[in-house]
Amino acid sequence: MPYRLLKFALSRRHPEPRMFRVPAALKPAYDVVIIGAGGHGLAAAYYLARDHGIRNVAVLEKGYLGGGNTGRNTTIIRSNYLTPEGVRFYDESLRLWRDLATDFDLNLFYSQRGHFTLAHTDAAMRTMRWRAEVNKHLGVKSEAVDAAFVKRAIPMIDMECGGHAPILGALYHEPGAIARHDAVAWGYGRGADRRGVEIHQQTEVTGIEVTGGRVVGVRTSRGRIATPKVLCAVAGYTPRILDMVGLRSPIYVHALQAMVSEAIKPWLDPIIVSGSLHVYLSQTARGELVMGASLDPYEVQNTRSTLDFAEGLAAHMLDLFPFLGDVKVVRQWAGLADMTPDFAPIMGTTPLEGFYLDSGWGTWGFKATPVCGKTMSHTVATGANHPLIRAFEFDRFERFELTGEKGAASVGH
Ligand code: FAD
Ligand code: PYC
Repeated sequence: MPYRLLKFALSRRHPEPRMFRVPAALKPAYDVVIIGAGGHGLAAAYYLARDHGIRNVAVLEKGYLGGGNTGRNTTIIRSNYLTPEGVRFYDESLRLWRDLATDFDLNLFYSQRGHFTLAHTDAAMRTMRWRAEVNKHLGVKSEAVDAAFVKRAIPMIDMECGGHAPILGALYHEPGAIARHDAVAWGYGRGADRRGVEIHQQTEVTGIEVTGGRVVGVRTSRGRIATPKVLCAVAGYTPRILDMVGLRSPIYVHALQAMVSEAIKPWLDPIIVSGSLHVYLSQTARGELVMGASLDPYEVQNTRSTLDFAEGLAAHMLDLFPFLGDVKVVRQWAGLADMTPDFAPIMGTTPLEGFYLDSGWGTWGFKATPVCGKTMSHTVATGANHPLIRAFEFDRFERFELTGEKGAASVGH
């Protein structure tokens, strides 16, 4: 270790600045309680304080900040969705992403790479054209491209995919990007903390108190808190919180796994997704390959890793890039994805007064972190759903008005 670093670490005069305070005790009451210190909960807290002047807010986290899906995802950011409502929503998120590092004064390693969704069949090519047209209509840069375009951008790819899934073309989305996920949580956490929000880690919400059809408080592993407003932003734990207030949703939970390779020389600039081969892939600034696949095929509330997943993903990676045969996988992990029937989120007010949901983020919510913070803070502050989230309302399933985004999920799930 360089001497200078050691000196810095041991010096009392130059202590490493903490990202946020560790408040000693819970207050008896807050204006808003947010359950979950993932990107979404912290972003909502940040914008509540910054844009709406609501600072008497507690973010309660049963584990550690960013330790849920925010710190487990493959960091793909894009707005090439299928429905106009989805495209508008995610495109607003991309707009916010671009300014975030400046807002936070923190390097988020936001890196625009371009995003390819490969098509291996005529049917997939048709969906790519469909998405490209919807995107372009709404001013989002996407185009259906042919096989030669793909090969030029990714020279190392085997266009035949071992002979069993030749690549016919792709949807190319220029704004596609990646970012450092932990830094996003830290940036929102620090920004919220500096504006007076309290972040309480190791604090589990165990119950929600309701009187006369409205929220009046929460019970936690560290005592009771009075509050008129609760925002639930707990991803794969959403059904457990909904049970506490007697609400039913169509959310079902599956594990989603991912893995990362050792660092190798930079060779891959764009982000690549293959729905047919169930693979998505990008290379970080450090040279690691970050890879993922489909959901585990059974409902489970457990973040174990499986050999089955690693073998299946490695086999499909080698179909695309046979030269990676000697590259080592160094880590594998899983998160719990809160899936919805239409692959769109469930956001906004609920039939219970004072209880707000930011959920149904399944396998697609990292990219939406900034826009969720913006729209949910507006919704909690005003009590009315932000116009950008109308297509994601809780009661859309009762109305049979789904917002079908399955065709824009990264891979088939
Ligand atoms: P989380 O980050 O999961 O935060 C919720 C927090 O709530 C957790 O920290 C949890 O501990 C806490 N909590 C739960 N219950 C309680 C309780 N009772 N009391 C207190 N705290 C509680 N999305 C993309 O856009 N692009 C991708 O490339 C992508 N890849 C993914 C890859 C994987 C492997 C996974 C698992 C997900 C991926 N996603 C991706 C989805 C994305 O990660 C999530 O949708 C998003 O991070 C959700 O953020 P969040 O803040 O809502 O939830
Ligand atoms: O939504 O782009 C996405 C994504 C990629 C991997 C998981 N989700």
